[in-house]
Amino acid sequence: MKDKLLTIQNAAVEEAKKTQSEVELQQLKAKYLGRKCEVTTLMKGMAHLSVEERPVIGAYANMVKDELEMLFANRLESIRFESQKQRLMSEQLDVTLPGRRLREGHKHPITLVMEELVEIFSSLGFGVAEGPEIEKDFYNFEALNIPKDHPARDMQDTFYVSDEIVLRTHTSPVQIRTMLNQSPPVRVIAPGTVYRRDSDLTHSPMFHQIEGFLVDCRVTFGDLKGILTTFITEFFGENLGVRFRPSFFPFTEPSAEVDIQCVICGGKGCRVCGQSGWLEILGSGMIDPEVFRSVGYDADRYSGFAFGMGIERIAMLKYGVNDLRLFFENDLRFLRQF
Ligand code: 2U9
Repeated sequence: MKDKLLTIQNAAVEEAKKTQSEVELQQLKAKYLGRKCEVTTLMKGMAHLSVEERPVIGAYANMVKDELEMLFANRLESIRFESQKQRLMSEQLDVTLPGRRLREGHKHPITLVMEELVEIFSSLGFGVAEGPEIEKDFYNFEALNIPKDHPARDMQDTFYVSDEIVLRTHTSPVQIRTMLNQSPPVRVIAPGTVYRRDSDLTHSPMFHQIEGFLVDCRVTFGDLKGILTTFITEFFGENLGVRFRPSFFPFTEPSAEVDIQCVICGGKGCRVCGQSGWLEILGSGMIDPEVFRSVGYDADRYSGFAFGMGIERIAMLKYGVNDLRLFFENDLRFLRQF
């Protein structure tokens, strides 16, 4: 039986040398070491051996099996090595070719406008504050004098995470948090991402705002007009008509919307300004004493103003973009223009 095992082993060695692929080698391995292989078939004949011979032949058969395992493993390695060598030799590698140039990235237009706005307000003495985008109802609505039955709280307008938690609909909660942490005098802007259930040519469910506020003794509507007019001149340029129109917000009283002369037609009237010659760019007002009460500011001692604007709207006007959704489609043909 030993001879037969040796013959099987020699035959396997010879056949293994001839294999050229992993598949061929696998088939050969199954032939010599699989469940119905030659060694196993031979070992079935062990029943006829004497009790003394059986362990000796058994040990010999195991040794042959181990050697065959080793043989196939080595052959597999050589086959792999050979095929890699063939692949590398057949590849035409020109190490002298110049490398492929990586296109340099750049900032998103919304980031560019946001940074420019931050820079202007920083030069006017405003600090920058940030806060969570998932916000408590109290900071987003209650403290801002937006009562429970206000339409802004409707499921149609606000993304609710739970009864008391929302995706912030404006960056005003950042200012409430700032007021709760700092006493006047304080002037801060809050740039950031906000969420509303709105989607069309001029609205996106995710957009960006920059809001700001200033609180001190004897702050007047004149201060509001001065700061916002300076900002407009810095951002849009000199000699641009600016007007303040009465408006309403729950958190400011009195409130005003601010328009600039249309930057597209110069005030003559066009499609962008709806033939009016004016473009609305921000909302503003004197902070309502109710808001002061909810953050613990003394409304008799302090007064202040606040303002807010949508960054996408400002960016659309600055760059002449007519569809807000272009900012978020990530089409490089659009983004590369900034
Ligand atoms: C506090 C008190 C008052 C922030 C303000 C506006 C007016 C406003 C809109 C402009 C376009 C939002 O993006 S938009 O839809 N904002 O009109 N925002 S006053 O007033 C505040 C904020 C915080 C504590």
